[in-house]
Amino acid sequence: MPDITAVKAALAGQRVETPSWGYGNSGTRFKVFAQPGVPRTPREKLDDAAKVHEFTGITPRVSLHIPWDKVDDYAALAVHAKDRGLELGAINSNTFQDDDYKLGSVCHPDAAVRRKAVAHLLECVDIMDATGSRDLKLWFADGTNYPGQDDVAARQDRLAEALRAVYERLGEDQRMLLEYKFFEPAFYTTDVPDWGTAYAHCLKLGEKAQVVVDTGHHAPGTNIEFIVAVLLREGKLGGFDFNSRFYADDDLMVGAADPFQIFRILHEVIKNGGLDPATGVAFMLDQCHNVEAKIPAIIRSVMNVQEATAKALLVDAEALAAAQAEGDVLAANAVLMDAYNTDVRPLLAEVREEKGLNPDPVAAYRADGWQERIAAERVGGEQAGWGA
Ligand code: LRH
Ligand code: MN
Ligand code: MN
Repeated sequence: MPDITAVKAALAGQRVETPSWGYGNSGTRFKVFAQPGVPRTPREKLDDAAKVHEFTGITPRVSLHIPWDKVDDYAALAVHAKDRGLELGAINSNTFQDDDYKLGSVCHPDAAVRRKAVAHLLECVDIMDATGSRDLKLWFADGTNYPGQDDVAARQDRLAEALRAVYERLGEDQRMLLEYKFFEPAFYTTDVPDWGTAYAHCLKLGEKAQVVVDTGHHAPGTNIEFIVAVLLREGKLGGFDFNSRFYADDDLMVGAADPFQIFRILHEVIKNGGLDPATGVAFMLDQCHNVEAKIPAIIRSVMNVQEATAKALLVDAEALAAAQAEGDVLAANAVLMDAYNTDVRPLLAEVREEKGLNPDPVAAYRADGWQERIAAERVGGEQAGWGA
């Protein structure tokens, strides 16, 4: 049986990074419903993130998205974070919102557009130098809509050239995380559609390039935990963008659509050593809260990750290995299901209490008064939003 002290220590040591854009307004392409109290500046996003960390105790890092979080002085932003017990996490690049990128960014047929995109990526590394961020997270909207629109292999060459230029610019302790997505906004080809393409580029680039798995970026039915196990085995899993999907890239709260899938993913992470911070696997959220209250939704998401992790830590590894060695299919499956069906909420409440936290972070946040305060104080100016 798993050692409960070790399970609790692993849970207390887990870290989940929250996304700055999750605190801002977001919506579908039909409508953005503004919520009162939403941050107007990157600093206010960090103030909200500090509240999430205050009640969860495991979310000290916040990912930024450039230019959504553009400021004049990134070192000062890092100080603002530090003053609130936070650090700035992954820097997410954005080469998908300018008119110039209609036919792509780093894969665009026009070299001038490619240069502009690479310049943005290099600027993101400059920002990492100022913020102390370790990871540059790259997602490219590049692709084509129609057969024949562009040369698929030539686009891969352009991609490789751009990635190489950015890779060479990385500092000693910096990494490049390449994210894949099977479609959207391109509908025929996407230039980094799957883990195999991302892996092939990262392998050629070198040790500082790793793959990031966004759980919402796969075709229905894809076995994501298998991808996770393979990438960990190859030392190429850089991290996760956690979220839930019912249909495509829905960006709903992680664990909302399919808690069993997150458990299976975390089982592979733990089985293959990925929970150890030394392996560098970054557990990030990439979500948008369109109709639900944002801060409690982020707290809820962190708790969902914790619950899946706790269940995966409770898998009886010895019993599982024995059943597998004996070829006892049902017994092996039962070991996993026993862990999954355990109610881990009392265990997590204990872990929180031992850290001096309220066992119920959502209730604690609701009782805190922060929501009322920001709704009253954050008036005037423009609320930050997905894309603003
Ligand atoms: C693309 C994506 C990527 C972006 C984020 C806002 O769908 O997952 O990680 O940076 O959404
Ligand atoms: Mn993502
Ligand atoms: Mn996405």
